[in-house]
Amino acid sequence: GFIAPVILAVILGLILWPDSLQEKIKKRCETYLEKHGLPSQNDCEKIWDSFRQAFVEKDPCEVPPDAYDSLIHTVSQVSQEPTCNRMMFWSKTKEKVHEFAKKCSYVTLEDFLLGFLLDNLTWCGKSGSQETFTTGCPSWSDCVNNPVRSFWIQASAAFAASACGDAFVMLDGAIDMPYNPDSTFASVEVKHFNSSIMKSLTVLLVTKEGDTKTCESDESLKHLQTDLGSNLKYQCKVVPQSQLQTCIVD
Ligand code: C8R
Repeated sequence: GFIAPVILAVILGLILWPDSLQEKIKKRCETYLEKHGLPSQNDCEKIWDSFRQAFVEKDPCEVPPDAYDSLIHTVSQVSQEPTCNRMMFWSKTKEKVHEFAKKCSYVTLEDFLLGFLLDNLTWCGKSGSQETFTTGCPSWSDCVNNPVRSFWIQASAAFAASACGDAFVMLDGAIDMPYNPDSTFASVEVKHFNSSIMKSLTVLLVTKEGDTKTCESDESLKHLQTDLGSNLKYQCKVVPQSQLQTCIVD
């Protein structure tokens, strides 16, 4: 009476088990290339292989950002060029920014193959094993050199380095430090902006209805201006949350 249902549940669980990490990433890769009219052939296989070698057989706390250089190189050979004047960065505004970017034709890292492949995924390996894991992996702050964190650092650095023309960043005006030195935006992306191809950065400071916060009243934004240096023009606009429904911030 007890064993049979348990066995049944286990079998059912195995059947309904979500696709493996490899299947998921290859499916995303093929979907992306198809949607963008890019010829694929073995590209997704190649991409999976260079992704894999970044962390498989390694201790999940010993995967440095540069482990992803080969993946980033492989993806850049397959994928499309940066879109000048429409690139959008963000910090602590993930939900809002993607909706807004889609509606108003801005492009975030997740709109490029590299970010699209790994958005919302967790992965790691284990030393002495060929396996890939999606559970039991170190989280963002468990250790510095974990596979997920190192990936976003290196991908963000490459994305920022490619920013050209007028770029944008959506920051959360409802928190204490919209420009937080610990964020990937501040600690990685701003440092990789290239003033020989990028002209300006415009902050879209998203505020709650009725909030009287201004760009000038925010202390953290002064640090952003300093960090940008004198070769990049800084602009800032307060955008009440309801205004994100329109594209009039242009
Ligand atoms: N960027 C960083 N992290 C990203 C990301 C991305 O594009 N996409 C995802 N899914 N993540 P935050 P931040 C995940 O603290 O640190 C780029 C990572 O797992 O709100 O300033 C992007 O270009 C990570 O844990 O923002 C953007 O401009 C959180 O989301 C900044 O870096 C990071 O969320 C955002 O990084």
